[in-house]
Amino acid sequence: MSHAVYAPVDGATLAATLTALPAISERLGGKATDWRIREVGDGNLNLVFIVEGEAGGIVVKQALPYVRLVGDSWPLPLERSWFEYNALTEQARYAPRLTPQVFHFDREQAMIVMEYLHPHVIMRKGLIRGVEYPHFAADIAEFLAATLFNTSVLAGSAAEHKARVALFAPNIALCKITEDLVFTDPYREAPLNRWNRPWLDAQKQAFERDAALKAAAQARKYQFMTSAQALIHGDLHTGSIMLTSTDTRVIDPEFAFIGPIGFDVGAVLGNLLIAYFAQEGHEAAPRQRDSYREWIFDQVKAVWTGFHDRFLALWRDARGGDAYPASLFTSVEDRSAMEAERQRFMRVIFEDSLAFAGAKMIRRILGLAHVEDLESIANAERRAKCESKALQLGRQLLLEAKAFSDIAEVVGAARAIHGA
Ligand code: SR1
Ligand code: MG
Repeated sequence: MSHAVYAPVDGATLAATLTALPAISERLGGKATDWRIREVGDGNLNLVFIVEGEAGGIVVKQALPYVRLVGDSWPLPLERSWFEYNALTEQARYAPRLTPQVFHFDREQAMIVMEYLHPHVIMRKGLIRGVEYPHFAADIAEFLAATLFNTSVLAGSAAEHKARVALFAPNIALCKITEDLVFTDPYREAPLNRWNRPWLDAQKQAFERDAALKAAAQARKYQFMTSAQALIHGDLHTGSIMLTSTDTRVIDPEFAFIGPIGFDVGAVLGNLLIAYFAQEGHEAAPRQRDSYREWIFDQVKAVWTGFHDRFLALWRDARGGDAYPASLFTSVEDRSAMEAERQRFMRVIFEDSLAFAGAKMIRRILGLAHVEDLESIANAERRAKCESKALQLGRQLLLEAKAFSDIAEVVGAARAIHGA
């Protein structure tokens, strides 16, 4: 591990840094002067380099001391890299197949050296192009269930859980980004807000005046700030998923902390639903992407049902965490009560997931950080049609999560808004 003062790397200094790491140099192979290094970070926060040598490639992710999207007027702690490293480590314990391998971590340099995922693409880009990924839903459902169940007190002890809470609790600045950008700013006048003007002006103003919606958003913000259910990824949108037709990986858990399970599940669902509404802006002719829209709906249903079934299966099979100790449930009557309790618990997670999905949809249209699904629709009026529909569903999910009896009704609501 380096003890040098932090400095952001560039192509030249990165080669020198990696040369000092024998295992990494060996993995790359050949002479350092022949390594091909390119900066590919297109996210909102960090530097990301792909380094390729004659033997193989690696990815180097280095945190910047500010928000890349905004600039150095918005400082951000380098320590987020430490939380990302710990989250990757924990997630790899429970979902190794779905997590990128970490080769090296340097806390001082806020730098993670990890597996080069190739030929994987960022899922959001595939969704824009209309690509189907046959393993995505089962894989992401497995990731969600395995990481969220196993980092909760349903699987482990209270002592382990409190240690996890303590480890991730200092990730305050990243949580604050979510508290402001997801749950607060879209519903008020905030200097960094952006929306598709003038097309969405009326909807933005209506959201600012919508008392019930603001209360619902704040109830979910309160839950985000206080519910310590499991180690959540914290930013599980489709830009945090890299995949091929046969392999899926979840990247970038720098927003990780111990939070509400539904926040991660909702992030996946909400971003799929954004992709659904964006299709209208990408199709060459009306209805051209009908079958792709149906594929996205299938993913929405399969992600929820796959997560639900896997989470429940893990719970039923578990030797038991400190919550719901198995020793209390020994008779037939006990076991039936326990099963009813599991069903009740999953129903609450379902409602949480829908409400968080709605909040995540709204923030990507009325807040600071937008998404390529919509931003890449060149015609602003056409884009606004897609955005407006996504906002309608987002509002419905956030306000009326409890009214949906199952995931098929969510798909039905999206279909009705799309067709209206
Ligand atoms: C200022 S950071 C904006 C957004 O980028 C990240 O991906 C998170 O979603 C965050 O809210
Ligand atoms: Mg990210």
